[in-house]
Amino acid sequence: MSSPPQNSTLPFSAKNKLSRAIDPAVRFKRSLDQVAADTESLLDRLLAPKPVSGELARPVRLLDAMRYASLGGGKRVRPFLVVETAKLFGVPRREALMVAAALECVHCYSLVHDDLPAMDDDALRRGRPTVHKAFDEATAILAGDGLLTFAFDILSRPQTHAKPDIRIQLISALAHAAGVGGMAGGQMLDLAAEGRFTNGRGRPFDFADVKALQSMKTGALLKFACASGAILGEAPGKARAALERYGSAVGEAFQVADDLLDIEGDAATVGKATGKDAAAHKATFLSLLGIDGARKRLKTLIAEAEKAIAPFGKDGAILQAAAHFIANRRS
Ligand code: GRG
Repeated sequence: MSSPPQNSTLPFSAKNKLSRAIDPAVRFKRSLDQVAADTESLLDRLLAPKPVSGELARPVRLLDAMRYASLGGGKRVRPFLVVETAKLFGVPRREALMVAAALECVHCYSLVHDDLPAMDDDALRRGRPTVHKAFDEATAILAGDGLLTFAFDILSRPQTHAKPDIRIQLISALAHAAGVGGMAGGQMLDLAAEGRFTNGRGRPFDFADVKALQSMKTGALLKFACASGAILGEAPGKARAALERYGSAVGEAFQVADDLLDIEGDAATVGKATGKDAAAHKATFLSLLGIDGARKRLKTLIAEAEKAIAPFGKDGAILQAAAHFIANRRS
């Protein structure tokens, strides 16, 4: 287990001065690639055909669909945030990667279910056919269910953290981020704003409505990613609050960038259909702020993220670079 430094308001990790001298943007890219590779191989191992103790069997078609949904694609931004925030407190990488894998399972489940005909009805995800196209709808629903529950299996394992109370904190925080008061709730508000349940008449929405909806739908998982590093590292409340402020700013920036990609990106680069938000009369930042307003908002959010991470000094530089990447991403 990590041993956070004593007598400091915001703990820091002891880092190699040489590695810190490298441009944070370069370090960010290297770390993102390494975390992506590590998350991939961990998920590959966790989703092996052999059942674990307590399971009766792992049906091949379901496991194949869960693997298709979670392996071989994705930027792995959320795992990166888990690993890099955990690093601030000297958390062993193998523990952070368990949380990263669990979070990625929840994220991948949400994409599978979001793509279903009853939701966004998409045929393309990560540049490949969506799960219900590659398999079938029933299998896609079950693959989502399997991934969501698997996330909590992973968090409950002693390899995630030796202390049961830390594991419970992680389970509770992820459940809150993913459930009725988080991502699933945000998705429901999104569908309602489209007018799905009111004969196509969407309720007028303002900036506060969109901010609340998006902070649940997209922001909650990204905020959890940042908070989880502090939970694993048993960080002081002030440090966790700073990371949550960073996570909220980055979460909103992620969504504003997504809105911009939906109108400015092309499907081949983004890896999914674009131009869908306006067609579905979605409650987006872009529909309220316009393109220039959205770009201005991104600058404000990057500044908020940088301010939140500033107390971590040079140790936080890679997370500052991540905020820029997330705001300016092209896929
Ligand atoms: C179905 C409960 C339920 C929730 C769905 C995630 C979500 C909620 C909807 C997806 C719609 C969407 C495109 C939201 C924008 C933010 C987002 C989650 C984008 C995809 O995340 P990336 O870019 O994807 O991190 P990769 O493929 O890189 O992992």
